[in-house]
Amino acid sequence: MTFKQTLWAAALLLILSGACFGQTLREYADRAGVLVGAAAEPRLLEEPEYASTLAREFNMLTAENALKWGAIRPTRERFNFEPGDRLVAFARAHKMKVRGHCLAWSEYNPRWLEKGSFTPEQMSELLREHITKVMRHYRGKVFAWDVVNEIFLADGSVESSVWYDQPGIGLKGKGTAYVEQALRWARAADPDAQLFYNDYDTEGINPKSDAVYAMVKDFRSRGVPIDGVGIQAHIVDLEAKDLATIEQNLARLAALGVQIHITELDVGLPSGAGQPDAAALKRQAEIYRRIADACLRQPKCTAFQTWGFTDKYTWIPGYTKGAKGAPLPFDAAYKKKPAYDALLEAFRRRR
Ligand code: 9MR
Repeated sequence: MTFKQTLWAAALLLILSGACFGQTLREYADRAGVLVGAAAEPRLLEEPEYASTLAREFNMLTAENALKWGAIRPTRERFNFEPGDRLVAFARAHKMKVRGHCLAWSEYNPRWLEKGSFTPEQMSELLREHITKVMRHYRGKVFAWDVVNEIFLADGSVESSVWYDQPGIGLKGKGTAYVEQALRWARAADPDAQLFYNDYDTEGINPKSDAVYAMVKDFRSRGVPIDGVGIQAHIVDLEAKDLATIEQNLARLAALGVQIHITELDVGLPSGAGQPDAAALKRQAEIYRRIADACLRQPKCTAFQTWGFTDKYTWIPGYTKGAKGAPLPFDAAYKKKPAYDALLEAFRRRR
């Protein structure tokens, strides 16, 4: 090869590497050594554009609903792993990691459990059995679990729930002791899985994130098995004042030695007539960027996930009775929104 040819070859290689790398969130995340994920529904994998976007842009997924009690446990005796297995198979086929969500929550529980008039002893046995069976089924396939989801009220007190005090698992009135118990069962079920506590409205420093922090600090000081904290980041208020202290909050959690995952990010826009306007999309993009930057600059923040990825399928309009919508980085036609560009840029710059 002549010198000129070598120069041409080098130039071509540069152009090609530009074309082959860094075109997607997933490629930038791989390069940065972080996980970028989305919540997904097994039945939607049938839709080619849904499946191809998910596999192209993300190196992690989580089951939006398929692994919850209400989905996985139609009766006391029967476990329905089939939809969850389909998600896991998809993830494997596309070399994606799977986050598990969730093993104990006050919502999405089957009627037979809610209305079963079980004693605390029976509830305790049901939860232990559930955690054990589900985690063993997904052993080696699900690398991290939201073991317990959303126990705190906004003021930092423990919320009433089937697992806490209605009737609870025998630890009623003992604050976070039932979380501790669930974590211990989870560690025993799959010692290799990373165990998380997951909650919303905990981005910045506030009474609720103070309560999460105090719980994790206590658990770490006593050797209770907890590996990470999931910060959901469902943003509905575009002022997003709480984000002013997100760095401090992530830093104080990181100082406890746990990982942080952003687990359920979405930013609901006020639904006027038709499409959201440019200003709203820009503000949404700023919020996405703000949260991605905070995560990517914190070495302990190892995964960043959105709650779905296309506006075609999102829980927000249903939940807000149509008042909010379009919360995700892809629009309903799978077109990239400014929020997507902001994420791509944040991942490109990484930490
Ligand atoms: O997005 C989920 C929606 O489809 C379900 O109907 C709802 C009830 O189970 O749960 C939604 O996901 C929630 C998640 O599991 C926990 N954090 C809040 C999420 C939004 O409500």
